[in-house]
Amino acid sequence: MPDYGISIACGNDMNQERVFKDNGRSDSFSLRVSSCPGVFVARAIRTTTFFILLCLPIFTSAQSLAKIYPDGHGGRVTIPLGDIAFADKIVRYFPGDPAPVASAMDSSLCRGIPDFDNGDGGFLTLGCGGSVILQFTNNALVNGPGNDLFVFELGKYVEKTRLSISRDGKNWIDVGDIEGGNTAVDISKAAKPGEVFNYVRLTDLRSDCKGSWPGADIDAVAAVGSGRQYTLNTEVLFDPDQAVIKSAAKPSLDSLIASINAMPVSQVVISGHTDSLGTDAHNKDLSSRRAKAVNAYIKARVTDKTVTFYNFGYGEMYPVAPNLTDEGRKRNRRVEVVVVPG
Ligand SMILES: [Ca+2]
Ligand SMILES: [Ca+2]
Repeated sequence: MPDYGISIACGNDMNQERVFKDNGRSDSFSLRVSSCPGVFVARAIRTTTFFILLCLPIFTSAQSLAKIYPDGHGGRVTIPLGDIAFADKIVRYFPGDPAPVASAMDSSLCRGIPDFDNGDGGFLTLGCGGSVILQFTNNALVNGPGNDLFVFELGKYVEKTRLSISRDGKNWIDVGDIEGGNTAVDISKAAKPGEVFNYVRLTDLRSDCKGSWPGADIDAVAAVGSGRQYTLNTEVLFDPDQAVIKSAAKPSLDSLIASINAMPVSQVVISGHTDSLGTDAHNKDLSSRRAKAVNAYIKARVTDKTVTFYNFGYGEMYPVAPNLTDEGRKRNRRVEVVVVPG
């Protein structure tokens, strides 16, 4: 049974209070239907084929979304984006061998905010050599000052666990290990400027395979270096095969710009994506021109001229849905905007 108590034997910094730079601000604006915490759903825009709910933010204080969470070892950690920064979805769980007891094999227990303190025993145990892949959907991992990934790992010891990150959930970059009293990693050596990642993989490195809970016991995973991710469908923004922003798209973009202007922001990363129809070269060019158009529109209207803008055209490289159906292709034709607090 993992030891859930506060322990001075977990590592030399175990009793120190670990608080990350509290420079976080975020808004609650979202173009996604699924997640609009703390907002009013203001209106719906009808497109030719589907609805997008546009959620307008309540602008409160800069720290309105930054929160302090217990780290599972008696310390605390501040996450600038608050609840949004935590992993949203479990992609796959590979239990190790030996596997943990059945009650610790529910992979959904490491999604969302840390909830061990609720007393529900809500954590996932990897098992010896096991792994789990988590996805960020309403935020994206970026390189920020200091550590960028924080694993809320329970138990007396932090079993050695390898952290890897990915843009697409297929191609992985190892960014470091957590073990002993260290539960955070810095992705600065792996991340190029403006690069965003949507997946994290944790792999147990077999440092402790004994007992009923072999391997790391994971309550939650947070992107401390994190930006809020907004996904705009290109049918709202552009006519087919065009890269000129339609006038009908401007209210949506203007609301996003108002959100950016209401908080301190360090980076805005704009990524264009297409479906798989047409040639790779055409798709890369189209997505690049569309990202540039959105970049130009937003940048001209953001009042803080110190914000760093990045724009990328990825063509069909990073689908979020199968390209076999109209609905899947529609989801893939998109522009993603990641707004990083600063
Ligand atoms: Ca999230
Ligand atoms: Ca960093």
